[in-house]
Amino acid sequence: MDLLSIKNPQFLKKLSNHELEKLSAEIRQFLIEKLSETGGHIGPNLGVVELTIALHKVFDSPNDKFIWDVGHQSYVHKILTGRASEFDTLRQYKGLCGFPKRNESEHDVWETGHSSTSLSAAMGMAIARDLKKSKEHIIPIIGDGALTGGMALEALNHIGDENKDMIVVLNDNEMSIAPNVGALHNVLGRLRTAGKYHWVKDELEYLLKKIPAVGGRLASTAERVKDSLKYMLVSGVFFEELGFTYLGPVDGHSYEDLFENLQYAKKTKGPVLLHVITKKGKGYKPAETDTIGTWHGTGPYKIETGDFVKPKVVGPAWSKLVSETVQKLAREDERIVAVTPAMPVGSKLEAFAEEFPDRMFDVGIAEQHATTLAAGLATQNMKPFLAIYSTFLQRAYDQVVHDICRQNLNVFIGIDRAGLVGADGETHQGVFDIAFLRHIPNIVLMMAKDENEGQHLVNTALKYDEGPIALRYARGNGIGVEMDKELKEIPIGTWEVLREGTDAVILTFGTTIEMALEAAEQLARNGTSIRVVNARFIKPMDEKMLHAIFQEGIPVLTIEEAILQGGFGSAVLEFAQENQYFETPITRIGIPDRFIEHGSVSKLLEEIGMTTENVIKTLSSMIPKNKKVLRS
Ligand SMILES: Cc1ncc(C[n+]2csc(CCOP(=O)(O)OP(=O)(O)O)c2C)c(N)n1
Repeated sequence: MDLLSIKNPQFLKKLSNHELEKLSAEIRQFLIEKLSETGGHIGPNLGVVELTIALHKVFDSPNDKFIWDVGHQSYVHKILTGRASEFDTLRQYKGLCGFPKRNESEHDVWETGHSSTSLSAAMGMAIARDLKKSKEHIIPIIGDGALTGGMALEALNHIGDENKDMIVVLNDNEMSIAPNVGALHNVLGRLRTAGKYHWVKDELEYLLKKIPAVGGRLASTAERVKDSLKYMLVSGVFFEELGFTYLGPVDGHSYEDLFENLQYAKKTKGPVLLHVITKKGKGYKPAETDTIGTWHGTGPYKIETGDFVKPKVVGPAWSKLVSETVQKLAREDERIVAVTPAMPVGSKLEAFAEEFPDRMFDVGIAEQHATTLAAGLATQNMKPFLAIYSTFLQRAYDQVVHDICRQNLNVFIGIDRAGLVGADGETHQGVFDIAFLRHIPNIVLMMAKDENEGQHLVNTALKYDEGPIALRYARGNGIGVEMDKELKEIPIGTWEVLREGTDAVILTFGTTIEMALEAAEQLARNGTSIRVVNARFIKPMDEKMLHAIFQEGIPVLTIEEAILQGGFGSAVLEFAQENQYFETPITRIGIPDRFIEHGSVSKLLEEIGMTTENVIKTLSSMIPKNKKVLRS
């Protein structure tokens, strides 16, 4: 059928299983083709084609509410709810979002991007439904990876106790981004291999009723026999004990199985956990045979070979550079250990894990636990490297404050994907970390101008033993500079003048240095002399240099690829105020007070006004008029 003609999921109601199978194949083909051009979360979506179709056939969205955990697997849902024609723009500027988006469709009732929120949101919706005395079904769909997140477990605890009607669909493909880990994963493994549960349960209940209820000691023995029988025979006891009716395991690619179980779940009172087994990447060989997570989310690829279309890069990937330098240092210092919350591949820690299997800890999607775990390690004189994406570190703010910084522990936090990340959009931009870390006592916060300085700052961090230290690094690659053979330590709190100048000074760090140098170069052609400073220590700042600049009295422009409120520029303003430097004009360029949607980083920077042209324009307006300045 023509997928572009789909307006809403109503058409599914009339289709036979045979027709649905044909539709599944067409959707898979569509996804494989479209995503080969745009990139996106191909593996997770190919895995949920039948599950999504079955959900839309059995339930009535948007009255019934689907809540997609993480939301990266919502593409099939987007197709069935009338958005197939927008897939050419997927994850591009002003195009279709890669996650559920409430302003895109009434069928997107909850926005996600970060994992493990679906059950809490669903519980809120279920409580509201009951207070309003309405009747809709609430159906969170959560992966086995997302289920390991603390929030999901907190919600399970609440849902089971409140006994609200809700159908939790557990999409178990044995994978998180990388292979899933943890004891819960092992529990699911045992359930996967067990028989269909609700039949077993019916049988068991029948048998248990036959055990005579007699008084005294005999009765308690009978109870114990009942309990142990239950534990032996009932595979879903873990969820049953939490207060859920466990259904499954269900073959998530069989319409017959899915319909039978979804219908059963629909009639069941109280919370249900429907355990659905799916295959990530199903229907596209390279993705289906992927065992490490390469096909979880990708850029464009060649359909026939599965080869990725590699963007042109010059320097090493930042994650790789940082993790490899940590690995090098770990050879000399056996106290160094690495911790990742479910991102061993993204954080490029596979080589570290291979060389030091006993010193690498993938804790699942558990940023809070990972952070306090690192703190615990540090109390025992270990040197933990906590690799965590800027956006996901938001989850662990209290653990950074309360456990790491307050106890002034030697944890090295690698803040990966700092700055704009592009296609993943609003939920993933790494723009808040400066604002939420800078005000915490004891922390040192750094960002390097290039990969060579990056390796030295990693070395600085792992040699530093006076408390927590964090290095921000961007998504993407270095700029291709020569690398020193020997690692150096860079004195804490020292900045570097990259270009001398007398008319104004730009204070900036990391990815925006290039823009500053380019602006200074262009202005120099017109006789304006701009100093550019590499403010590699965001905290503590180089106060000696700052005093010198403010005493000179030349205008100061700060540039940061981070939210302005509470950011680096704010720190410079605070410094000026505290030291009574009221004469110097200070202007800040950075991310404004709004969430930045998806799109290429260059397009987003342009939209925000973080361009060389705007830097030139801003400087022009700051420098006294008698200076000769190029106006763009
Ligand atoms: C809080 C948080 N940490 C990490 C991530 C990165 N991440 C995105 S998807 C994913 C794995 C999800 O696994 P699962 O729920 O099993 O879904 P699947 O992709 O296997 O369908 C991870 C770790 C995230 N989105 N949110």
